[in-house]
Amino acid sequence: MAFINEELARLFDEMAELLELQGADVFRVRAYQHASRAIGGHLVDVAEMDERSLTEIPGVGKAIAAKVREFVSSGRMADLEDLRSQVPDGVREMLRVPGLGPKTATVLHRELGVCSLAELLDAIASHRVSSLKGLGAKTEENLRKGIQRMQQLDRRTPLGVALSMAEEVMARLAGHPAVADMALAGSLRRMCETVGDIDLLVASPAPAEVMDAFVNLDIVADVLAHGETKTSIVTVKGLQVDLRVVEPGVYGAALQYFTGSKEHNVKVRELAVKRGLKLSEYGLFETQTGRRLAAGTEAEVYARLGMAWIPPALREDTGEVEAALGGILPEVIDDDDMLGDLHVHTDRSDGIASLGDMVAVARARGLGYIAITDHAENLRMNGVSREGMLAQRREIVAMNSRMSDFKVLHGAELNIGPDGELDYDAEFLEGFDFLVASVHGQMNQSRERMTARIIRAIEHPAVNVIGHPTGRVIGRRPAYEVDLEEILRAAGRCGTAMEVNSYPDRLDLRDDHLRLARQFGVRIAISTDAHAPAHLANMRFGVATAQRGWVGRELVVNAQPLEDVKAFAAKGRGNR
Ligand code: DGT
Ligand code: CA
Ligand code: CA
Ligand code: ZN
Repeated sequence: MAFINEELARLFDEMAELLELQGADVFRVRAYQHASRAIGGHLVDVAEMDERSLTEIPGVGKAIAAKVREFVSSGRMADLEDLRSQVPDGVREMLRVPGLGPKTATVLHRELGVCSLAELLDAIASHRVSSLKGLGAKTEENLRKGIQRMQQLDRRTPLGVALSMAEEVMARLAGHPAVADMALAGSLRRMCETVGDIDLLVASPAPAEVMDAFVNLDIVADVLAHGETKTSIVTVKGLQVDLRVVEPGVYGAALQYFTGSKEHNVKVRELAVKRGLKLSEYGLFETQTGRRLAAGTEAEVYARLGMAWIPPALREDTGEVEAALGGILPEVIDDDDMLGDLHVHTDRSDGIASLGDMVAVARARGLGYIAITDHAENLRMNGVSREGMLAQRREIVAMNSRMSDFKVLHGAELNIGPDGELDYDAEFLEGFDFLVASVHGQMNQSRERMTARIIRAIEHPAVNVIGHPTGRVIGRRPAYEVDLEEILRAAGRCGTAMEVNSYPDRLDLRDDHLRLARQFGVRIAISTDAHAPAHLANMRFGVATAQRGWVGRELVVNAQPLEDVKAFAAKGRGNR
């Protein structure tokens, strides 16, 4: 996704937030939220577009287009700067607390005069927050926890943000004549949910030239260290990037070393020592003779230690070394295995693109099928009526008759109500090819009630997948209270799949949940939940999460050919 598009998406989100804090008209707020999604999800770099073509993006009107042009040409947005000056910084900072929205922030500011995080913590400690109307002790406790979580997360960067920055850096270095080879390392290569910093490895016969090019990149705000083997910079986004340059002959050993995790490396190195060998970033050596046994590729290093190459996502010392030694390392799912996407929205609900556009992009990405799953009618904001769904079904039937290499399943994303009730009725549900069901509200229920609620949806004969099963949004909202083991047991029993939602701030189910799901034989759907064409590219985050959860291709519904997906979807339904 184009870099500037993401930047603009964030600015328009901020604009919406600030307007909301000021109590602005809800339609104005919505317009900016919509613009944020429209531009963030647009595939073409908006810096290359003129005002007229900008307004052709759905959700972008004249005013928004003008702001885009203003930002592209000057790096500024006057209206946003105005708004920023009207709302105290501390009040805006409070919005970053998970679970604290503009309404609450405004109340805290107005009623208690709270203007900063520090003052908010004071107000919580003296129980002034719980004394406010509509807030109460539970909210107060949640805010306290939220601040704590935020302070922990503050030091780490979400995977999606870090990866797109890393790819920017790599794209700028890729053409350099002194760069022979280049790869991500560290937690980013292992696709951890959040990363402390970005680690890059380059193989080069001329390290100094690479380092000079690196510190002079336009994204560099600060140089922390500048050497021939290691250089560290801080980007304009405040993210640290460590670059290591090694000679081409030891690239594999260095990559193995700098990929980590530290715990994995310790395990592998101990193993080497037991065999009279020594492993470092320069290679695998015979301790006695100092003879180098392997260094060029990672696979050689692992092979000389009696192991198959271990995918980076598994290198966390959670049993992967033992499994590799025993020859029972699972073959985990890979990007190339993904044949379809089973959770996709269009502009019939809250997506920004038409059915035709979503299908065209999915097809261009090499998929063979997708399920269109717009929100069903119970979702008040943007659910689709029965008539709307039937009209969409006719469009899909017509579309399918024109394509031989690609199929569209007609699905829906049902809303799991407070007691597990679903949209429409049983007969209407039978008419869909594929159904996702997800929780979208009333997330503060007791653990028992939430568990029973989701299990009821799992048991429904028409439901095929539970979408974003724990509801967490990384850095913003914790998972709801739920007995996941019970849920996974039920899913295994009923043949209902669990989703890995591929949005980088969801990754839900997450890696350790997936390890558990595997034990219960639960089927997995790795889906993008795309609301825009660009989101279809998020699949890789879901795949990486599944790798981290040791999920193999055989468990993944949308790694199977369409016929198998149809058979899976038929589940307990009567008439197919
Ligand atoms: P992060 O940045 O906190 O998300 O996590 P990592 O894993 O990227 O850690 P980082 O950036 O400190 O170091 C990158 C890799 O370099 C790490 O995964 C393994 C390797 N490494 C760094 N320091 C050590 C060390 O003291 N011992 C060993 N064995 N490996 C190290
Ligand atoms: Ca790192
Ligand atoms: Ca590092
Ligand atoms: Zn969805």
